[in-house]
Amino acid sequence: GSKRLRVLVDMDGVLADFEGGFLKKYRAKYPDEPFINLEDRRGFWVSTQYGQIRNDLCAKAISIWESKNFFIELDPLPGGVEAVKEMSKMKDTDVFICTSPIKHYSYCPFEKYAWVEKHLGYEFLEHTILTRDKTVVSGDILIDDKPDILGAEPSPTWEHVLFTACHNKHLQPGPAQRRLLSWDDDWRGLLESKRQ
Ligand code: BVP
Repeated sequence: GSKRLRVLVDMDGVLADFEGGFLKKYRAKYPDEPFINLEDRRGFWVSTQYGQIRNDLCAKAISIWESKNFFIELDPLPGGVEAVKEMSKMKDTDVFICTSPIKHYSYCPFEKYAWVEKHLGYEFLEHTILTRDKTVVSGDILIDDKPDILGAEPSPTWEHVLFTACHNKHLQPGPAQRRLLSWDDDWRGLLESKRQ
């Protein structure tokens, strides 16, 4: 097929290593506190699982991503930046980064733009969407590691393709839910399937 395609790509857990960056900085700041290995992560919300170990660990976890330089210093996940660059050069393909900033806005929104500029280039800022509600953004595909993406629009235009992450790999996908296991998986085939 040759239909023009709009692809929305999430940032944390898909392009940027939020979980790895969190664990590294949490352990450095709280060396004597318990932590959760990435293999033992369950559920999207890191803060919720830490709060289940001990109540006060929820706030300690939150203090990590509310700190200056947390988001800008996140490492890229393997193959993500390369895939987005390749995708955006494909014929009839518009690629947007679609990411939800935290509500503690002192650093996160700034650093998300800075991360995009650093890893994808200044031009990509034209293709960067910061929103707390992805359901009101239109597109053909949304590649995102969050299992439940809800908001004001009950019928979003995009198909949510679940990107595998430490916290969602044990989940059984919904009836028709497709997954992308990593950026080594067949994302080109996924895009092609939406052009038909
Ligand atoms: O900005 C990220 C981190 C934050 O939520 C946003 C998720 O954005 P998307 O990946 O959906 O675009 N975040 C916040 C918390 C706890 C807050 Br209290 C968390 O546990 N995990 C998490 O990713």
